[in-house]
Amino acid sequence: KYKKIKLLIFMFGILKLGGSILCNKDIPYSINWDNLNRISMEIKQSIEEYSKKNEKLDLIIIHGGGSFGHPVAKKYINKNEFRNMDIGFWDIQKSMRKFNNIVIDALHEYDIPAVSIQPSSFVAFNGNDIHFDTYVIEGMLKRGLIPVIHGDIILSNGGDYRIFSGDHALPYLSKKLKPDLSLHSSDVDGVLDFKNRVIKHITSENINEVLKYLSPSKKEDVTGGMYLKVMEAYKLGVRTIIFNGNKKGNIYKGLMGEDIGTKIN
Ligand code: IP8
Repeated sequence: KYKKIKLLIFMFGILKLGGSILCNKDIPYSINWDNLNRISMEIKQSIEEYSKKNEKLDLIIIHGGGSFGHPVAKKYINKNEFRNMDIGFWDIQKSMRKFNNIVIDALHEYDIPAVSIQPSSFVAFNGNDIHFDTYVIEGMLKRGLIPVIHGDIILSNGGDYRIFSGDHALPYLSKKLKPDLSLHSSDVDGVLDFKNRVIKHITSENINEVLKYLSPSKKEDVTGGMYLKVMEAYKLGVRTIIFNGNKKGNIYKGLMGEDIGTKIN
């Protein structure tokens, strides 16, 4: 007699929630509560949907600095250099700690087993290399926990400091942990062409043309924009979706691997 073996299929996703969709960017320390609650609900729905299909969603969530990290970091940056960092380091860390707490609390409201990962405590830049031990994060995933990592201030070699962006964390973790799906949600519909139409698919056929439309970020933020995102995602070869997380249903659809925004690879 044969025993029936139930095979559990795993889907491993890394989801970046841009600070812009969790906050009101113009007001320091402001949360967009409607979005935060809706996004938490959609994450929960997708976890349940996978489980109904007898699949398991392994998930890492990354969120950016939003109106917490960015305004505080700017106070300590002068001509691309950090100053007064005896105060600045803990001040920036503190702003992100507050933000991360709020995000995690919202996830807990939906019974999502979110756990906090604070990069300023253990991640560092060594030149352009990132020192980031993922042993515990991988162990958390195996135990069904959902690590929530955020943009932060971190040490850099030579006594220096640097901002560790969600846009550093996502490609780094994607490269190291090889997810099935890497999801970038922000407040734009995807990668846009010169007529502001969403480019549905970026492959080796159109990457060079696409990069021409995008110039490195002009935004006020202390970290990169769409150019960096597309470049990194393309180089990595991991299936990536860049989409608008402000639109109802999109976080759920993204996590389910549906066709939204711009697909890369
Ligand atoms: O918004 C920046 O993270 P990002 C984090 O993902 C800080 O670029 C501290 C400004």
